[in-house]
Amino acid sequence: MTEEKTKKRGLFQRFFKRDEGPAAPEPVGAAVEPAEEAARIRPDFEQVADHAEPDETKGIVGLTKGLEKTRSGFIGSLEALFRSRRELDEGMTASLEQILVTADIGVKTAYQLLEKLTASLKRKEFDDPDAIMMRLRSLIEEMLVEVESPLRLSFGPEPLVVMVVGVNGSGKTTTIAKIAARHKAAGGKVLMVAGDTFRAAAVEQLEVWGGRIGCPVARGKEGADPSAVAFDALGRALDEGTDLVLVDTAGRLHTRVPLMEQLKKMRRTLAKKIPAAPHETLLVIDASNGQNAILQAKQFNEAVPVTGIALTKLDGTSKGGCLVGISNELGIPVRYIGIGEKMHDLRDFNARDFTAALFAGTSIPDRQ
Ligand SMILES: Nc1nc2c(ncn2[C@@H]2O[C@H](COP(=O)(O)OP(=O)(O)O)[C@@H](O)[C@H]2O)c(=O)[nH]1
Ligand SMILES: [Mg+2]
Repeated sequence: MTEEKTKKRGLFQRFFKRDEGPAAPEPVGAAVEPAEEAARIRPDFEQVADHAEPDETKGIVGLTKGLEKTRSGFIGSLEALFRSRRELDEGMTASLEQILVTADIGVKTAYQLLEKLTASLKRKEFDDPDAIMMRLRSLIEEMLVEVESPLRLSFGPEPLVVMVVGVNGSGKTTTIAKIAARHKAAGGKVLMVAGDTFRAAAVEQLEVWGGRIGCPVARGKEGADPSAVAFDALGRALDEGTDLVLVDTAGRLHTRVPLMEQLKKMRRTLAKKIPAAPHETLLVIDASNGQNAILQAKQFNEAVPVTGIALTKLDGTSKGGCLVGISNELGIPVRYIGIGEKMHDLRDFNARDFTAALFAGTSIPDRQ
C-alpha cells in the first residue's frame, strides 16, 4: 500500500449516526495536518445527490408526487369517510378500522393506531374531522420517527461493506447503483460486487450501471460461488483503498442451496476478510408487496440480521402504507425509500417529510 493510501486510511473513521446532517469525519491518530484534513472533507452528501435532480421534483415535491397513489388510496378513503360522517361514534370507528386494516399497514398496527387515536382525542375533538385526521397523522409520524436512521457513510481505515439482500425484482441492483452514484458524486471510491452470479443478466445489469456511473464492478465467472466472488472483491477493495463496497446478492437460487443459507455463508465469508463486515445488511423491499412486505422482512431478518431497509417502488403503488406496518412491527431502521427508476429517485428516509407528503393537501370539506 502506498504511503499516501496508508495515511488516508489512518485519517478517518466511519460511523453510522442517527443525527441530523452528514457525519463529520473523525481524525484518527496524531499526525494529522489540519489543512490536509480539511482537504479531505468531502462535499455534503445530500447536496451532491440533489444536484442531479430537476427542480420540479426536488425535495418534498418529488416525494409528494412519488406517494400520489398511496395518498389517493389511503388518505382518499379517510377523506371520503370524514365527508360522510363527522363524529367518532361506533359507526365511524368501524369504518376507520376497515380503512386502516385494508391500507396495507397490517392488522396489528391498524389496531394499535385506532386504539391510540381514540385514547388520545379529547371529548370535543370527537366530532372534529380535522382534529381526528391531524391526530392520526401525528400518530403515524410517531411510529415512523422510531425507524428514521439514515445511513451515513464516511471514510474509514478499511472499506465499509454493505450487503444488499431481497427477493428478485425488489430493486436491489437499481438501489445499489443509486447508492453508488450518490457516494461517488460525494467523492467516494466505490466498488460494486456482482454477487448474483446465477443469472448472467444480473451481472450484466450491474456492469451497465457501473459503466453509466463510472464505478468498477467486481465479478466472477458465471455460476461462480457468490461468497468467493465477494471474498475476492473485498481483497481488491482493501488493495485499492475503496471506501464503500456494495455487494449485490441473488434473490432466488436455481441450485440446491437454499437462498437464506447462501446469504448466511456470504456474511461469514465477508467477515473472514474484514471482521466487521458486513457493516450493513440492507434489505430491499418492493412496496407493492403491501402487507406481504412485512412477512418478507421477517423471513430475511431471521436468516441474516437485517440492519436497514430500503423500501422501493413507492411511486408505483397504493400500498405505501406498508412502511408504517414494517416500521411498527420490526423496528428496523428504514434507510432509504425509492420513488422512481432514476438515479435521484432514492431518498434518505425522513419520517416528517414522508408523513407530510402522505397527508399533503388533505382537506375535509364540509358535508353536503
Ligand atoms: N418505479 C420504480 N421502479 C423501480 C424502483 N426501484 C427499482 N425499480 C425497477 O424495478 C425493476 C427491478 O429492479 P432490480 O434492481 O433489477 O431488482 P433486483 O432483482 O432486486 O436486483 C427494474 O426495472 C427497476 O428499474 C423504484 O423505486 N421505482
Ligand atoms: Mg439484481
